[in-house]
Amino acid sequence: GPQDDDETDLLTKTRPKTKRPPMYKVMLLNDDFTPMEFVVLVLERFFGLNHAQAFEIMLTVHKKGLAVVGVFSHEIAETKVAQVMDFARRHQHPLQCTMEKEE
Ligand code: TYC
Repeated sequence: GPQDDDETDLLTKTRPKTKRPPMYKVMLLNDDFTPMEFVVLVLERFFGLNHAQAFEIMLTVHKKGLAVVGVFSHEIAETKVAQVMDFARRHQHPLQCTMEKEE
């Protein structure tokens, strides 16, 4: 570019652009009804967390209202959200799981 020295331009202009795909934050939302132990189970089962990690994140959601539980490709994030929402629905808990594009 006009501000860069030629050595930098040679390197940058000849490098093929390999844009990384966007990543998505998957979040759990707090509610007043879903049992704490159910949320811990969800975090263990669908996000591969151990019991201590799962309990810690569950408490963060409970206290702060929501927390990011993982960052994934669009397809994996959609699968996680669908798995959690289906599991919660089948157990008749109002737990909500959402995804959001990372900045
Ligand atoms: N607030 C719930 C309770 O007191 C526990 C809870 C935690 C619910 C995290 C949802 O994502 C959640 N039983």
